[in-house]
Amino acid sequence: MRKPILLGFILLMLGLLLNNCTEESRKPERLNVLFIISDDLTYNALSCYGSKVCSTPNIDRLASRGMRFTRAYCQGTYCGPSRASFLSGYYPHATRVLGYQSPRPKIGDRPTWPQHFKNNDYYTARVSKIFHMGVPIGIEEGSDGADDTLSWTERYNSPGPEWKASGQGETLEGNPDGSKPVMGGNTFVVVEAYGDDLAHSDGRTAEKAVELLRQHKDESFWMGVGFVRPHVPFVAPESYFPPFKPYDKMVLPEKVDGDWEDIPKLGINYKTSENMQMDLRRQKKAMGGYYASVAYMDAQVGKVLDELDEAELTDKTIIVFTSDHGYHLGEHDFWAKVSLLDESSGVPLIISVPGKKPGVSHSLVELIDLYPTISDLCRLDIPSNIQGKNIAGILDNPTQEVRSAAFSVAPMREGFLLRDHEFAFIQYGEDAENGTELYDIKSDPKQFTNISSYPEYAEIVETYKSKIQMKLAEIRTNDLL
Ligand SMILES: [Ca+2]
Repeated sequence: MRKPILLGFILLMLGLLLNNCTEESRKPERLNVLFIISDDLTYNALSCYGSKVCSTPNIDRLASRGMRFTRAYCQGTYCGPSRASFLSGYYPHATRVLGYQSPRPKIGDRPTWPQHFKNNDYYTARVSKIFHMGVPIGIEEGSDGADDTLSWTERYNSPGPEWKASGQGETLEGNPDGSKPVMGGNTFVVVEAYGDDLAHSDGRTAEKAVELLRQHKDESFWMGVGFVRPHVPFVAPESYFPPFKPYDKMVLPEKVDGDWEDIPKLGINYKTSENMQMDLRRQKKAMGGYYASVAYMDAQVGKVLDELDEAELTDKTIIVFTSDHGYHLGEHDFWAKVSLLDESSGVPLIISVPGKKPGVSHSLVELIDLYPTISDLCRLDIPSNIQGKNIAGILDNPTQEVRSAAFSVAPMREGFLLRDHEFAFIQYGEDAENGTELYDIKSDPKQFTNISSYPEYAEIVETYKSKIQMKLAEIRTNDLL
């Protein structure tokens, strides 16, 4: 008699367990979204992307459990158009937001990426710069910048002293005789600052993000955490500088003689070692100051990831880490953004999804793909009007390809980039009337030799020109007009 009773008991327990599982599966928990974006960050400054000089253990930690994309491209090579694009779901030439405006007047009541989540009962918040904000002045003032109020349940700014932070500062740009004081604006300034992480905007951003995660951990959330470093000024607590000092030990990128002679005038970046009047000492210090700013930003990323673990949210949260565009650190004697070469148009991109295996994808992807992809991963509808592609399949199969080329623009110089696995093609002017660049990525990955005028590539150049025409026509065929 004892065996049947025991068997009955086991079956009863199993039944209860199964019933519980069915209850659970009927109400699948919705995944949260933590979107972390750094400003003006080149993937070359991250150790998970191969930097041997700048160590970024926290971003590396995320990369080790997520999908790291090596060929991700922004859609506009400076803050305004890039952010307006991936947040609205439209290319810059669809909304015609080519400067530093909010996309809202152009998209009417169509939901932005975070707003789509808000409309689906997510708590949506931004801390600091998600849509465009002027750095440093907008951060000094603590203003909202070109923000979009409809996207957020709540929003917070993180004012900071920026270049006014007390410490050892130096203006590197346009200051050959060293007479200029430390100054504001979009200029190369390094400040080895006194005080701790919380003395600056990004430290305060991490602190606020941690507080919001604690408060909202029981709700579904889409939280945007925007760090402003390593955007100029290169300001960080002095404790982040020692690995990069003395600055003289910084190694500048390889240069070739006559590098600019085969490119159109518009291919020469707006900031160069020459026009910034930066000698080798200043160039090396700019690089060291940039890396210290990256190390500081990485530490703030770590605080947010730690809180996610602490609050037991890591298993329920999709984490995205990226930048609005890349940055030159002396390649071709170019500095900063705007250029359409890989260092400036490429971005770091890591997507970590609970339950999915870590990996590395070399597929060509675009920041505009985030809106549809993250919507799909959270089982939300993908709005039919938006222009990116759903790349969720790559998270299960890193060898999958969703697009044959990535597209990016530098609107102020009417530059257009089409980048595939074989070539990078750049043209200036919608009819390429102001010049072209073509690089064979396999034999010339550092993009030193413009082969667009070589007769044997004439046909390939014509093909890319017509592909850009077609891409622009496709982008302009939308529901906004
Ligand atoms: Ca930026």
